[in-house]
This record gives sequence, C-alpha cells and structure tokens, in this order.
Amino acid sequence: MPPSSFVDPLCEDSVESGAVTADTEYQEAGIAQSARVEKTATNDGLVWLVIALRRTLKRTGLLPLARDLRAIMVLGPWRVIPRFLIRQLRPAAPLNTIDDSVLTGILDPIAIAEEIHRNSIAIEGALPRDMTDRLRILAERLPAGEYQDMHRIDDDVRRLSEDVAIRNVLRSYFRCEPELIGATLDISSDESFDPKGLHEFHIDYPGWESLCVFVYLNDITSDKSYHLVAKGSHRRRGVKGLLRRRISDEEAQRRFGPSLQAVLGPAGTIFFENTEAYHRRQPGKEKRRALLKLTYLSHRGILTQGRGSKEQFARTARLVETVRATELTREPVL
Ligand SMILES: O=C(O)CCC(=O)C(=O)O
Ligand SMILES: [Fe+2]
Repeated sequence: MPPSSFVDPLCEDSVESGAVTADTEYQEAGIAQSARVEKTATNDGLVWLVIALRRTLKRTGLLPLARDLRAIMVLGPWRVIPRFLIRQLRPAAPLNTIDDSVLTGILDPIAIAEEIHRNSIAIEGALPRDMTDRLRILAERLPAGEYQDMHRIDDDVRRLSEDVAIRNVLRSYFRCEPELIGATLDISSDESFDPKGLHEFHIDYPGWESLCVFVYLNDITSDKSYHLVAKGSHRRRGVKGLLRRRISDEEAQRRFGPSLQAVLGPAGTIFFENTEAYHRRQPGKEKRRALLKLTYLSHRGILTQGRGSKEQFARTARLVETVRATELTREPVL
C-alpha cells in the first residue's frame, strides 16, 4: 500500500486533520460539498488512535508536556543511536543514473547532501515547465486548504516523489533508504493571516532524520510570502533549543542574522530543507499561495501514520477530480 500522509499526534506545525476548507466562492459553485471534511469522520484504526491520543492530550492539558518529551527524545544527543541502527537496517541502495529524472539541475547528490548538512537548505533545479503549469493551474483552481496524500492523487506529484535525482539526494543525505511520509499541497487564501503559526520561526522534526522537498507553485519575489530559513541553524540549536522550538524574529535576528536566507524563485523552484533549522513563512499580501511539500524520513515510525482517513483521502481525490472536470469552464481564482 502506498504510504499515506504523515501525522504525529504531537506534531507542532499544522492543523489537526487533513482538512480541506472550501472558499465561499467554491461553495456557491457546489464544489464545497466534496471539499468539506468532518474532522471526526475517520475509520482507519491507527489514524483514529493517533487523532484520539492527540485530542486526549489536548483536553487534559498535557499536550505541551508531551511535545517537550517528544522533542527531547527525538532531538536529544541519543538520537545518534537510532540513526546508526536505521542506517544498518536500511542501507542506501546505490545511486541511480538520473537519465529518467524529470528535473533539471539536480546534478551532484553528494555535494547537495553536504550543502544541506552544512546550510540546512539547498535550492536546486526546477520542475519542467509543463509539470509546473499543470500543478500551478490545479492549485489555482482548488479551494484553499491543506491537501494530503497528493502523490496518490496526482500523477505529477507521484512522479516527483519517486524521481531518481531527488532520491539520490535523499539517499546521500540520510545514508539509508528514504521513506516518503507526506505529500501535501498547501494552498492558503490570505497570507496576511497566519492560522497555523507558520509566520513565526519554528522547527519541525517529524522523525529521527528528515528532509523536505518544497516546490513553489507561485512566483515568489521579495514582496511575496517567501520562505525564510536560518541557514545552518539545525546545527546550532543547542540544548535550550530542545524546549524553545519557536522563537521571535528579534531572537532569530540576534542569533542567526547574517545566516537568514529568503528563498525566492519562479513557480517550479525546488528546494531541499532540513526543517529542524529555524524557518518561517514571510507574511505577505497575496490572496493565494501554493506550496507543495514532500516529507521524507529515514524510516517510518509507529506514530508516523496517515493523518487523513480513507474518507478524507477519497474526498480530496473527488475534489481534485471535480476541479479538473470543471477546469475548462471556470476562471482561475488568481
Ligand atoms: O510555507 C512556508 O514557507 C513554510 C512552511 C513550513 O513551515 C512547513 O511546511 O514546515
Ligand atoms: Fe515548518
């Protein structure tokens, strides 16, 4: 079975379910029916358990403590042990030739992996034009929301998630076989507003070792909601950083000032990032912003299960289908 999207009950950076919230405009168009996700509706045992655990922790006020404990467990110095074991258990396959890659520009996986180890980020290559256009158009026509499991719904996302050039970078970085745990299309409807805390510097740590592949699906210039990262900060968190996973802009300036890098680029720009580095989204004035995020881990853990239930997945798939079917008759939202 293909992997479903990542969720960890203690995950800090996003909403509780793979909820898709439809814009009013789409509700009028009748698309919202398939878009709306009832957060309680889930029938997959493990997903249900994970969500139930998270809710219980929230209700009992224990969520912050549980998150602290998880951060200490995942980010503490003992992580060298599970990392070592994972490398022994899942050794990396040899690097493949990249003739079949759909990407251009991702040439030297070992150098790129070193760059990410050093700088937390490597801005590499671009999607082919036709692929970018298809994804961009899909994102323009979908209601704002967070769409999980896109590699199971969209051929371009699947091809990208399996791309040999990307896999070579992941293998070189992890030194073991990568595991895709999430393929999320994040479409926001108002970048001056930050419901998910993404405009604040934070770190994400989905597993013992993780790497994200981000693809912009808008042109991102310096006046837009660009991604901002404190280069190399995944190596400079210190012990304090285990418990201070969100920091103010002032603190980021003070501690990482010259290392802060804005990621700019046209739609289709790809960058790899270890999101254990402090990063955030710049607030902007855009009414739409679309970002594809593939999350890979060095292994799949017990808690790394799908956030979205089968029902949510089916709804997203139906919505994408509906939007594609109406694509020729509707004007894009942008
Ligand atoms: O959209 C962005 O630039 C940041 C997103 C983010 O923080 C994340 O996906 O972990
Ligand atoms: Fe993040």
